[in-house]
Amino acid sequence: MVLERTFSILKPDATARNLTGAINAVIEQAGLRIVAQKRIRMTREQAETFYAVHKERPFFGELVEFMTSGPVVVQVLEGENAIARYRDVMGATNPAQAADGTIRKLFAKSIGENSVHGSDAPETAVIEIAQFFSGNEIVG
Ligand code: RTP
Ligand code: MG
Repeated sequence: MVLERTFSILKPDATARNLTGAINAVIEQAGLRIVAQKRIRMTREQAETFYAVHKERPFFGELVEFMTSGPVVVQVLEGENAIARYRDVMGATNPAQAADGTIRKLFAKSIGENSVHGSDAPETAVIEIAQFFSGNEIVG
């Protein structure tokens, strides 16, 4: 079995509604292990760097405002096919299109305030994990 790691964020709409435990339960039930986790308040600079790929999109300003509007929980998740598996568990970006049982169907408020982030590819997972965690903070 090849273990893979992905980067996850429980977004400000999730921390505001005290949903971090409920979301972690869905993550763990899906067979993913939380091997690193911390609660932080993202700076504007961190959010702009993290979402730099979207900087030309019309929602970029709103996205940075939202991600810095309250605490987030950043995580590293480990498991077989962790990147694709977590994307499945998260559900579609827009909760109105998310499948039953997914985190976004269960908890998200809107396409912007959609409760969770997960890396979309192995290359982005490595970059995103390194932005928020040093090696000795990850215990597999
Ligand atoms: P994420 O990166 O957060 O895991 O979400 P994703 O891949 O499903 O979606 P992506 O296209 O990468 O968009 C990043 C985040 O930007 C916000 N967004 N708002 N208002 C809008 O139309 C809109 N579209 C995207 C969401 O918070 C989305 O998760
Ligand atoms: Mg994305």
